[in-house]
Amino acid sequence: MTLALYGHPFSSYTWKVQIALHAAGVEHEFRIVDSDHPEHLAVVQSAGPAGKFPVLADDDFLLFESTAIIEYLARHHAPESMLLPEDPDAAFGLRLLDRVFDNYVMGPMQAIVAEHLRDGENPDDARVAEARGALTRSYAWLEGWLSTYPIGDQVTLIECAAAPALFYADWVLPIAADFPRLRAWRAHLLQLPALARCVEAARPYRAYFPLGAPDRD
Ligand SMILES: N[C@@H](CCC(=O)N[C@@H](CS)C(=O)NCC(=O)O)C(=O)O
Repeated sequence: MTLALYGHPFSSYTWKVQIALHAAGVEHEFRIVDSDHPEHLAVVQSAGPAGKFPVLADDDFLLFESTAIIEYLARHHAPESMLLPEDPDAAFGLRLLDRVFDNYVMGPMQAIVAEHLRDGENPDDARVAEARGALTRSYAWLEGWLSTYPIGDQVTLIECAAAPALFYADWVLPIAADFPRLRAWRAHLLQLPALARCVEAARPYRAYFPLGAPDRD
């Protein structure tokens, strides 16, 4: 049996799945998607309608969408892990937060990055302002949510989604001092071994960050 993950070490959604794999100790092969490996790109493009990564290959079975991959890992490769409780009622809150991070943190963060990739000299100010506004609303909502969330070393679907989203969101719009719980949680997530591995593996690619990577983290 071969379990393989196709992705890129600098990609936020690749991290989301890698955090789950690392935290649950699931053995797998990493297959980088880059111009040196057209055969990996071909697999990714064949897997889903958008040709995006990550993609998980479990022998011949291909699965795309980071959340679906983590659900599959929790069920088939890491049933003893904390990734996602089996009980649907217990899992509901985790799935909700996963959607919050993908839609309302990763989404606007990626919109700002995309605008700078489109034209780094002249990003569309209105689009960037709209995305920054959306991120600020998400930061405020998360600050309130964190007053009831037990921060700890657990790695669940929530941490898998939150860690890469907050890591890169803070690079495009630093989390202001008005949100101390969110800042502290991001710092805590950065120390988790599963995330630290992703951060180190991505370090050589920082020069490619379209807005310029900050000199920290
Ligand atoms: N909803 C997808 C999003 C995946 C995604 O946006 N992947 C980016 C990398 S972080 C990608 O494949 N970008 C390359 C492309 O769009 O061609 C998921 O959860 O896996």
